[in-house]
Amino acid sequence: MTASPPNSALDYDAIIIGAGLSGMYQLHRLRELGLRVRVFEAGTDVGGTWYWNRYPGARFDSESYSYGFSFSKELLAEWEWSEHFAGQPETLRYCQFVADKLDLRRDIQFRSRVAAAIYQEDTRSWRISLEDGSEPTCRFLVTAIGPLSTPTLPRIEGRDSFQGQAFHTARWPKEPVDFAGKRVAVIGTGATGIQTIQTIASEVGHLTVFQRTANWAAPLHNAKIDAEMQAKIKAGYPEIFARCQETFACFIHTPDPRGAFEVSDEEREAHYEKLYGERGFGIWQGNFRDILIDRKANATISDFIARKIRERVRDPKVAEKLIPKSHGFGTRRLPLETFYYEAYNRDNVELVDIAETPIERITPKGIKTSEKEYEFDIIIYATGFDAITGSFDKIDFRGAGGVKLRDKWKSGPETYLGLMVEGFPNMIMVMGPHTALGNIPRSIEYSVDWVTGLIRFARDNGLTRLEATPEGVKDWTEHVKALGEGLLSNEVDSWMTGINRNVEGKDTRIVARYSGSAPAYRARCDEVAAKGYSELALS
Ligand code: NA7
Repeated sequence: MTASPPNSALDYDAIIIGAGLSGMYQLHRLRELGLRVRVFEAGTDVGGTWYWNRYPGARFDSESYSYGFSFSKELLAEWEWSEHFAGQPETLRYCQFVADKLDLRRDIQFRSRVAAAIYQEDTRSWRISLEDGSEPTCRFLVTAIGPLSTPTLPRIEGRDSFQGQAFHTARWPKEPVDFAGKRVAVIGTGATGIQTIQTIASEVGHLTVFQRTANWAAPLHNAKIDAEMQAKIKAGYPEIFARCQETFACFIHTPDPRGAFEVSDEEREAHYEKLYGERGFGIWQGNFRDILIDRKANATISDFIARKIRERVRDPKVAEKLIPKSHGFGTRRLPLETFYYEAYNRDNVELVDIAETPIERITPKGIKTSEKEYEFDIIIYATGFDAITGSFDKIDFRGAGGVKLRDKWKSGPETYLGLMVEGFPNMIMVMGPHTALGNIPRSIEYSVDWVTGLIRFARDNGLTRLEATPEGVKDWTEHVKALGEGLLSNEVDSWMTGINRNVEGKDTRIVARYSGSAPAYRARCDEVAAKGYSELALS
């Protein structure tokens, strides 16, 4: 057996990378075990996604009360969400509230970006390299770096030559941006672009939207939460969270057990109309069971939404451009909107279809398409993220024998339960590839508790080396791939299938996302824990 030092010879028992919701909760749980824990965070405060994404209109698509942490009765009792779908400033305040209540900041080092993490076999430990040159060590390394946290800019010639202001939505400045009277461009019409466009349309002088692929979107139906509703929510938390535990992706919406063709045409239409009028993801997560697997069933809801777009957008030519032709409804992550389509009825908003007239270059004054040059004061890049594996690629992770994670995952991630990687002992991922995501705090709570259980087990049994086995990784990776078969979403280019043409080498679809049900995921992980983690190589 390799000699290994007691934990006290290392700087920390555990290091966590990232102080978003995952890192915050993981810190809390590991501290409860009495461990010496340090979190390294690139930003200047907690919040992760909600710290960085300060763009106008950023808000939840999950119901606020289904999103907050559920583990503490005190947090639930003391916090009040003001809207059914809270905006980013409120959610960031919530993260800060949690950090204050749990006194988290004393163990978080901000302004500390991790550049590398190297496994040391002789001491069974990890050495972290921070950008300031320091190199703390630990026994266990928990990555809490988020599935959508590495923003990407388009690879368009001349991008740096633009002389106005330019922002990526996920690197939005803390100071307010003044849009009054400005000529503004938005590139990108995903969930982020849609929230941005509908929010700034009435503030800017003129808005030009550059759309490459139209996306399906459905109404959010946000509203303030009044006192009566607040009381109802607080009294109903046990039921709300119990429901989230039962559903496919931890949202509060339960799928309809019926198939789209098991009802009459009139009933189907009435069902869609009802869902279109309701709050949140119901039309996506609570729709007929076959709309995301059966092309004909999917066509019925796609046709319904297309009709809604035609009704809402005055100019029929613009409406046609806004109706997706390349994929069916819900086969990409569904953006939820608030008068997004009506924004195109405004005189100061113009839609440019760059599939028809591609962007040729960014110029000092604006954007030049194959048709003409547009002049702008501000360009907003709502161009998304190097999703799921992108944040792992950015850190130089090296496991046993100096193997680089980047090389190991060159053809797509290979994991054990989405939590561990063979050859990377004592490294555990929260919300990494191949794990259940969905309504993410629900998944975070489960994974963090699982990780905490594993580390407790190691501590109680004097184990200093925990590693996924090749068989464990092969079985889980094949399982995750098999789960994706037959899903219409896996036949479509999106961040969910690993496509990002702004990043070298990310132009082939991969299976980076677990697409089974959250209850099945938890059952499998529970089973592993109940068997004393015997599927891992432990010593
Ligand atoms: P998305 O959903 O990945 O959307 C990015 C958008 O940017 C999408 O419309 C892209 O068009 C567009 N894009 C990306 N690169 C380019 C270039 N080079 N030229 C033109 N247009 C481009 O990211 P979001 O931030 O909106 O949302 C990510 C997730 O965050 C969301 O799903 C929620 O879970 C929260 P494309 O479709 O690729 O043609």
